[in-house]
Amino acid sequence: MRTNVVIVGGGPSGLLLSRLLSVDGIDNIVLEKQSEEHVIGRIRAGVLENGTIEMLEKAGVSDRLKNEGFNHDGIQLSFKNHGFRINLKQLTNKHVTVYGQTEVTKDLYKKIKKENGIIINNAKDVLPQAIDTDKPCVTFKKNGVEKKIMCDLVAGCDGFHGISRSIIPKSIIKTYERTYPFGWLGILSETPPVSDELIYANHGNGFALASMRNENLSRYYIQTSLDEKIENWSDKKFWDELKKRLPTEASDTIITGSSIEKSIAPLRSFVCEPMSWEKLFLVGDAAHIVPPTGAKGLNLAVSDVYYLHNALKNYYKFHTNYDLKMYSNNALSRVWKSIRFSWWMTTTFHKFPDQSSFDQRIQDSEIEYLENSVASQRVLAENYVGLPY
Ligand code: RFL
Ligand code: PHB
Repeated sequence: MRTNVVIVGGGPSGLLLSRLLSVDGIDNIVLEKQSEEHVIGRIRAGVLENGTIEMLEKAGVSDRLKNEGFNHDGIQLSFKNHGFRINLKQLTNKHVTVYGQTEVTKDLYKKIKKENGIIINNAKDVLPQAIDTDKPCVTFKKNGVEKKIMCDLVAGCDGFHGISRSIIPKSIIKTYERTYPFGWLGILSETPPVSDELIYANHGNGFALASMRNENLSRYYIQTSLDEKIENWSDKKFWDELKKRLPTEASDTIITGSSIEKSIAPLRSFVCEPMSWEKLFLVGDAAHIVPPTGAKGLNLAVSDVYYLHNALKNYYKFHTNYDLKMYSNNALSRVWKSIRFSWWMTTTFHKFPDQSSFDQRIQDSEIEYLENSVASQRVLAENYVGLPY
């Protein structure tokens, strides 16, 4: 088998890149280790920036999103049970769109299959090889049979735990990491969302977030310690804790019900530099991770796709590899700004186990400043709706 670009990983970044390359007539094959059902079943991101929407439009997968997504002109912040609003629209003239990553992935799968794109699911032991030669290839096993795809270039879109990053020699790679001493316990419940807009709450017991997927599907998160066990969190215990942390108007009106999904995710900031080596280009979570507090992970994966797609287009259409050489620098410049913003949202809204009384006062004054300063609100708003590419 031979193709132009092998894409390792069929999550949102791999699927979107595949679709955009196909639109430009550039051959590609996606190798995904899981089944389609597994990939589509993962509950993850919920907030899309305008830049992400434009990329999905380019890929021809924005019809359902336009009909079923919800435009949000603001977000609610809460501190010590008192809420205030950040008017995204007024501050930036932009909004964000609430539409689940699950739905984005479903739309991409459907479109790629309809247009005869190639996704090989259940591809095991995927291994990019000879990346620093003129004959790179990717080997894998399908139904126990060894396969090999010869290619020009490899896109590593295989997430944080994928294989691609490890192909870059240790002497070249530098990683930057911060782990946070807490996680997020999240539930999905078939209940109407408590508020029309997302609520990010800083509370003495810890952070809470009220989010949603649609009129009858709510997504809620609370900060928990890292050693917390999911079995110890009955639905009742979760709702009781959430109600304590949300602003009073919300807790008084929240409609509770049984959860249809419940999981704990650790929080981490991580960046790998450079994001490319020879014929390999890392994209999305394969190269960087942000804590979910700023809703940036998926959006950042899409901005990497923007830079890589442009570079590949120039390579194949105009035979120039300048943008491929610049890919890592261009992508990283935006990555670090999102890393900074997500770190800031996380440190401002969570309780740290070792938080001193000094740290507490700094956090209090940061949020008070945010409530009362338009300049401070604009900084948050501009980052939340997404910085330009
Ligand atoms: P993914 O989604 O991890 O996809 C990688 C794919 O690669 C496959 N794979 C392999 N395939 C072949 N061979 C191998 N060796 C392989 N190893 C792995 C995997 O099976 C998978 O299908 O990475 P991608 O495409 O870069 O996309 C990144 C996003 O999924 C991620 O950043 C977001 O979900 C993060 N995130 C959020 N992002 C936002 O923009 N807004 C949000 O509101 C938001 N909320 C969240 C989030 C992530 C969360 N969790 C669970 C981590 C909320 C949560 C709770
Ligand atoms: C979500 O709906 O899953 C979500 C929304 C906003 C965030 C993180 C997660 O900041």
